[in-house]
Amino acid sequence: MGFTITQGLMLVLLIASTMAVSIARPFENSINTPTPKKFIVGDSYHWNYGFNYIEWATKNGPFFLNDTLVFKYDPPTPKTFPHSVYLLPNHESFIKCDLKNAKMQGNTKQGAGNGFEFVLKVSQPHYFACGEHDGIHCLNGTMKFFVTPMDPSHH
Ligand SMILES: *[C@@H]1O[C@H](CO)[C@@H](O)[C@H](O)[C@H]1NC(C)=O
Ligand SMILES: *[C@@H]1O[C@H](CO)[C@@H](O)[C@H](O)[C@H]1NC(C)=O
Ligand SMILES: [Cu+2]
Repeated sequence: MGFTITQGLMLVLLIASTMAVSIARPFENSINTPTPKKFIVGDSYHWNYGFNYIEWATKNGPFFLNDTLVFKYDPPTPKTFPHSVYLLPNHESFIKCDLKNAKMQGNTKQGAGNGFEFVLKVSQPHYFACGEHDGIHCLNGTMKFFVTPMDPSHH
């Protein structure tokens, strides 16, 4: 992990205080609320089979509440594998890619165009996986990762 939680917070504080000085708006409460960001999951690889999303999440974090994850994937065609976005209930189901109690967030068509957007609203682990083919993409294509968004007001 390139970034510890403390380093992340310090960076946010540093940027916020620099902004407060340069823009000279002392009453703006920008220290505790970093501007939410949008992340394209997998960057230019999008949400596809055969990419290491766990590594991607490690490199791109930390994530904060109200950040948006954008999942881009092609709608199903006779020639391509469909993808989707599911949330798995816990770490054990994440390890096993067990979809039994998973909840679909984005169906196979919602990744088209600008993609399926998921806003991080709770400060808990979110276990994302592709839910197609009984979790085969999750199991052998590493189409899974988890993020735990930080609440900048609790530190
Ligand atoms: C997230 O957005 C909601 C409104 O959509 C706002 O009330 C809340 O303060 C925001 N939280 C953070 C940590 O930015
Ligand atoms: C993953 O599953 C797909 C679909 O069944 C299969 O074609 C592929 O060979 C598997 N890859 C690995 C690395 O197991
Ligand atoms: Cu998939």
